[in-house]
Amino acid sequence: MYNIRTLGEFIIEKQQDYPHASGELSSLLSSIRLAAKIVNKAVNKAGLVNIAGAFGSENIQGEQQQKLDVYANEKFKSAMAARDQVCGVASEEENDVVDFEKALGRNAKYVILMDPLDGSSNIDVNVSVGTIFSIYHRISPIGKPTTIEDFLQLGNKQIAAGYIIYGSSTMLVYTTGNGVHGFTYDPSIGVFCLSHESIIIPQNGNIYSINEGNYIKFPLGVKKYLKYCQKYVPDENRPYISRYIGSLVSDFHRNMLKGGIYLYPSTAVYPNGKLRLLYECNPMSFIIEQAGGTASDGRQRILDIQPTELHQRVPFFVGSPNMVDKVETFLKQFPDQE
Ligand code: P6P
Repeated sequence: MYNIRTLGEFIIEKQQDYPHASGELSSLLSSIRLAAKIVNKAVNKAGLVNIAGAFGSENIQGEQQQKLDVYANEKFKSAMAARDQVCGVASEEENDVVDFEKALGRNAKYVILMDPLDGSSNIDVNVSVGTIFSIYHRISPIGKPTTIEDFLQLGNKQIAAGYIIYGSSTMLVYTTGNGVHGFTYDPSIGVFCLSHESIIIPQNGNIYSINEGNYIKFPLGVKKYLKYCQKYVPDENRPYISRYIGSLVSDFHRNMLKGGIYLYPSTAVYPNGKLRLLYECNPMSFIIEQAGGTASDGRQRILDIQPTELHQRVPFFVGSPNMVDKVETFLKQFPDQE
């Protein structure tokens, strides 16, 4: 039997990093672990139980809600509501924040923001999808209903963030500000086992991930960067490799392990970028910085952007620091005409 260090043991072991949390954060991460197992089961057999395919309703993004989107949202919400530490959640699948009545009058001090099933349009074609979560201390008085300010906090105030990738294997990757750690799910024993301790992204890489179908309307600096990636310069390992799965968690995870950059700039359809600041860009930026990478909107650090709306979108450039720096240089050198 290989030397197993389970997620549960690891969380307890690292608890001393958070003496003030007295196990509350651990309990919260355990509820996410539980929901991940439940959703993983459903994702793994989506094709069989007709749980894939559009639910019919639309979320606030105007996107068809896939049945699994709704299922994952409900499972993560109920797993968190079952714990006394969480007073409310914000979700891509919820128009407004959701207060947990049970937590009111309790000592619940955390709020969670999540994309319960990112990349869900890939579900019915059997491509990897993921869950993304972000955890903050509430700033409104404990015991009272949450306020929108609890959720519109700067990304640099996050106390934990992570994702679950439902891929060829299912992994849970998270940070609490002490490095990034990955756990691979072993369904035969029903536990997440430590498989990637202290992940560090290569400073440079040769993989770029972008939907080049939007090329015509990209900012000029992005177009220049893509031509830079594609130029034949063997001594600099160029042309780079283009890899785009259409599922942020999958592209992000591969690039973090191998080195690379994910780009979602402004496009004709999404003039502010497509990805949502609060529950996609902020958690992924916290993770990548903890792994030694960088994340920006092309001009400023994602984690320093003051949120103004729950579902606001930002342009997103994330990955190996040298590559993010390069695209920022091109954006500065070739500014778009206002
Ligand atoms: P496009 C999925 O909807 C998502 O939010 C990310 O997971 C993914 O990287 C991106 O959008 C794909 O968007 O416009 O290229 O299909």
